[in-house]
Amino acid sequence: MKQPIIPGFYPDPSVCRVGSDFYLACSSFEYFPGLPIFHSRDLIHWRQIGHVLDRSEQLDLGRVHSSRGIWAPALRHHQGKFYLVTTCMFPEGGKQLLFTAKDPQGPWSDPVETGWDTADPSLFFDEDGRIYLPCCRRAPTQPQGIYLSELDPGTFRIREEPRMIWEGSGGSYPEGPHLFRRGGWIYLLVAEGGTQGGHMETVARALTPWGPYEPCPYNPILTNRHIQRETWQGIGHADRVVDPNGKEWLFLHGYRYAKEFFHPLGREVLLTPLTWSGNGWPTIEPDGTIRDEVPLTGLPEHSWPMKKSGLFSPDGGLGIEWVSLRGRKKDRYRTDRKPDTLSLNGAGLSLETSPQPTAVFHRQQHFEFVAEVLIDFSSTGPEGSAGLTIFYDQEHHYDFRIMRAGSGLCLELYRRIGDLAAVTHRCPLETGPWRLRVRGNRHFYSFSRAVRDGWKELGTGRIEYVCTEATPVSFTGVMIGLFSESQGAGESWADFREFSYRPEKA
Ligand code: 6LW
Repeated sequence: MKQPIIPGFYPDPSVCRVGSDFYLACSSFEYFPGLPIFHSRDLIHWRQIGHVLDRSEQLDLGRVHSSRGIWAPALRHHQGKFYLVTTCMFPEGGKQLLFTAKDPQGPWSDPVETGWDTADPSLFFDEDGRIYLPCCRRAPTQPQGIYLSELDPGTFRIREEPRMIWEGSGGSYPEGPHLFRRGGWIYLLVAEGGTQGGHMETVARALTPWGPYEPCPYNPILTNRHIQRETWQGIGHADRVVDPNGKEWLFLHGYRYAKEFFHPLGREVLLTPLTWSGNGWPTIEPDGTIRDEVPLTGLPEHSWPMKKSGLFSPDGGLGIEWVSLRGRKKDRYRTDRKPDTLSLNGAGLSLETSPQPTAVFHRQQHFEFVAEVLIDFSSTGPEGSAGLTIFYDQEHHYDFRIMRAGSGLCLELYRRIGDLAAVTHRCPLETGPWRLRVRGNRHFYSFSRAVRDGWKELGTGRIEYVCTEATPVSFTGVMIGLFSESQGAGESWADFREFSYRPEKA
């Protein structure tokens, strides 16, 4: 088995175990539904079972900027209940939110606010019934480090202003803290170095959650920062889980370059065993790095039925893996207007400028892939357009769009890269429906339409312009999107059928 354990943009993994079931949550930024939850029985095969944030009443993401919104979560199970704590980054600052559920598939509760505002809160349920919330602090007025507060078990609000418990080992951005008990010690796992190439995981221990903390003599315990580009980069943000055989594991994220030095897929989920030296410090064998091969877990294999890539879930609704920007107003997304069809109402909105455009997105999970869809534009109003997009954020995307041009129709390739925008290719179209295709490789995306005897390429777009390295501080990954746009307030429907996404290589 090769890394990653979960491919594509699923950063900041947090994991817990209940009996022989493992559950994992990831951050989700400006996308909705948010906070995906995965389930596994063998640590290797994961399937998504739900989202923590799937009702717009739980949280209004409408104002969040791209790569803000929902940051790193921590998922825990305690006395029959699941807990997830995270921070939502609003333009005016962060708000820590805590959700609970009896069943990790949902429904999850509305959030309660812990009363604190920083990133990367975690939860530690101690043996004496106390609940601790470690988090990182980045306010420029405060020293960087890992902070701690106790939580009131009735209200889940912090009991006191968080106090610094460990400043980290000296790397930038100490973050992603998790606490656990082992062999009489409290251990504090911390990510440092920033989530790019300098990322690493460090550890400290103490006799009580409040410290004083003693750093591991050989920090960082995990990093690939000194390893050249051929393997995983930016590894860290680890969470620990103990399997039913007592073996310990770290789930973490990292990214891989499609080409020197660009990573379109975002941060992906990786797995490594955690072992212990005789003197009570953890090690990542053999040398504190992560390579491509995932070691055998010793747990019985438990795979899930292959999911067909497509638009729909078994119940006929939109598939669980599809997300939208900052919310999804149900009346613009219909699966009941025509059989096997997703109908999207452009509703006067634009993919580029509306906070909540009418669009659904599927993660790019492989460097080499093909995605296809059949679009029928016939029910769209005179001002409408619809298409397929390669989308990093609203300022970085390639749109392959069918639109009206005078009395006819045309197909165009539009690029938006930062503050540059251009239509680079355009051709007239016969009446629909039209089958569009995007094919990706390590260098570019190519956009084609089906013609009588095969495919005709209209144009290409380079990967460099739609990835983290092309954007101001950002944390997401490339999405393949289907969108419908229009001008004017009236209804403007476009129909999407027969979507498929196929990896061509890992
Ligand atoms: C995450 C934090 C981070 O909460 O990025 O760079 C945030 N550090 O740990 C979003 O992934």
